Amino acid sequence: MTRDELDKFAEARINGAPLSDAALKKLLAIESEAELEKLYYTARKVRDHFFGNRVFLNCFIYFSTYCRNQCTFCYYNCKNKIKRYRLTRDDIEDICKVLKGAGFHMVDLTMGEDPYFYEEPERFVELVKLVKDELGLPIMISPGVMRNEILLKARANGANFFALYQETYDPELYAKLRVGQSFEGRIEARRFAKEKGYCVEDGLLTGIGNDIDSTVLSLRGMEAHKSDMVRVMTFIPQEGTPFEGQQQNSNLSELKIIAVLRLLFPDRLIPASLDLEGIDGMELRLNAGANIVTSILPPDSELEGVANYDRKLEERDRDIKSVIQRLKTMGMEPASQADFEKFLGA
Ligand code: SAM
Ligand code: MD0
Ligand code: SF4
Repeated sequence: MTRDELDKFAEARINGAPLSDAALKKLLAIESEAELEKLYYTARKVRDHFFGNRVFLNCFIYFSTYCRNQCTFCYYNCKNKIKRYRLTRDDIEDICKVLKGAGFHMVDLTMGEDPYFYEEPERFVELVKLVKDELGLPIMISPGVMRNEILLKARANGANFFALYQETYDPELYAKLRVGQSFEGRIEARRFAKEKGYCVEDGLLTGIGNDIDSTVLSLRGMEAHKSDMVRVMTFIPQEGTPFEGQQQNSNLSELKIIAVLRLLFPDRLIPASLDLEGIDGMELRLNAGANIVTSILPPDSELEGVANYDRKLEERDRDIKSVIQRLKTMGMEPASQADFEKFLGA
């Protein structure tokens, strides 16, 4: 395609023209550098139409790494014999002090399905309220599948966004990834949250049992549920887990899926996660059409990420200052808080 044709393609996406399964498969099958560049160019064009050069910044707080589940891809599954932590109220208050005025648009409170909070979910609601009172910022919660009543209480106490990733919309693959967890129950939790006024985030894993056909199935699954934020993450093999020995995948499939997500969800949030390849990886993901940087840690933090590309590295570069510096070199900048609130309210 010529530049003119690419611009017309972008224009069609901006105007919501449909994309057929055949077209999606063709895009996902692209291999050549030149064709990939065209795909990313089109995705950026669509993103820039809605968001300009402005990027949102999400702070990540993994406040409990205990979990009752056995997801085969996850380091924190209950069968893995690892060191775990659960932050106290005081720890969280201290973190809020360093976050004040740092420039985040939202704070993501994530945990494993920790029995301590699942047995007495009020404890979780209190943490949401604490962070809201301390920072007054929008809050994302990523607590796993919680009872509807608790989702309502968290919402009433300041939670705005509910993140819960399906990983795949292929039920057979799902059963191998989220062992023993309900496929429908996960979809239903997001549906309920959305109905009750949350923004919701859905997500896919790539590089673990998915091919082009199942990726298209998953993209259509995400499309059906009207999520406000849609992500893809490359599976990173984790020590001590059933898929430990799987070969590390390249980022190519993730970057292509990010661009295709942008074409399918022109005005939604699409993350560039620091958890997979740090700040260099952030640049690639933004250039493929992403518009919110996630997994930024509080300054000098020793908290964990989820996939943790940097578990064994000496230096971590997951702080907001380094992110903003890099954005500037790319000709991008943090969006205003007002822009983020506008998105939440839309
Ligand atoms: N426990 C909650 C749950 O599972 O919904 C919250 C944690 S959730 C944010 C963890 C997400 O990180 C998973 O849904 C998965 O998409 C991603 N993830 C976990 N392990 C990963 C790995 N090894 N490589 C890539 N992504 C991973
Ligand atoms: C990330 N580590 O964005 C975070 C995490 C949970 N809501 C998000 C997977 O990469
Ligand atoms: Fe637990 Fe979430 Fe990891 Fe699954 S992905 S084992 S639910 S922390």
